[in-house]
Amino acid sequence: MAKKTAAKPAAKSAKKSAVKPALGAATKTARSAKAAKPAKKPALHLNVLKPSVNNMSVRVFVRAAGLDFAESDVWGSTRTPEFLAKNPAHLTPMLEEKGLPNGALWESCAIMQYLSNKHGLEKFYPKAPAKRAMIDSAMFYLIGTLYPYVARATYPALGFPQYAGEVGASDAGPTEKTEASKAATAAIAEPLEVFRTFYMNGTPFIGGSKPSIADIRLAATLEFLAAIDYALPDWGTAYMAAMEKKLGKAYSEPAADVRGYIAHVKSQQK
Ligand SMILES: N[C@@H](CCC(=O)N[C@@H](CS)C(=O)NCC(=O)O)C(=O)O
Repeated sequence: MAKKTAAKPAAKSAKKSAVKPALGAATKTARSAKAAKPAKKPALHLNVLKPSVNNMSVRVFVRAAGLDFAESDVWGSTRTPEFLAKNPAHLTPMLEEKGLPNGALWESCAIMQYLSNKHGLEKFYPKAPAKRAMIDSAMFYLIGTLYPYVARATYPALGFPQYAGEVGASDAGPTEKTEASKAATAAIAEPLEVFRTFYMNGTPFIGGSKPSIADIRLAATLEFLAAIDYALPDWGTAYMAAMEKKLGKAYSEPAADVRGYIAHVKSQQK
């Protein structure tokens, strides 16, 4: 999601909607896949926006990894002086943890890398340099190439603000804006195919036989395509189903927030 406060009207209307429980308002939840002692405060604190797939990535990851964490919904408060004091980029997901040099960490992929390193989660982020390089490459390629296309294609439908300097954020008319989002939609097919042919290379996941942090990042990203009824190729549909099957509730619970938001915006368009 882009960085403008204009996202807030969408949040407000969403709060009034059927997805209210999913979006919530500045709520805190402590969670652990293991039987955590309820009295103990989790060391790991995530600040999230629930309709966001950038956030969904980390939300899926902490659940799949069985980490003990607390989650705060910061919808509408990323530009407050308190939040900006911790995170001048006002971006979520944001991890707060003792021991981080500046107390806070943002960028979904960096958070998953850090937590994998810290907790020795090699099954999600292999240690062997060549294997790890492929996961890193897939995530950089996603953030640098695929995601900007997905954002330009879906943000208009999602009601999210677009990035400065792009047609969608400009004074261009509706025809030009529609053309721009159509061009972005058409551009998605190529990087998608690169994920299949190069990064998966005949295996079910980028991580080989098991989902890696790059797979979590990719599957979450593709969730947004439902906003524009993008027809995924058959392998893509099978891949998404395989991810959800492998990760179970760890995937479907945060995915439900994104899907609920998409269902809400679609219902408003009718
Ligand atoms: N590349 C970043 C993107 C983060 C991002 O754009 N976060 C948006 C939500 S999708 C956000 O927190 N926006 C709130 C704001 O800018 O105030 C990541 O993967 O974490």
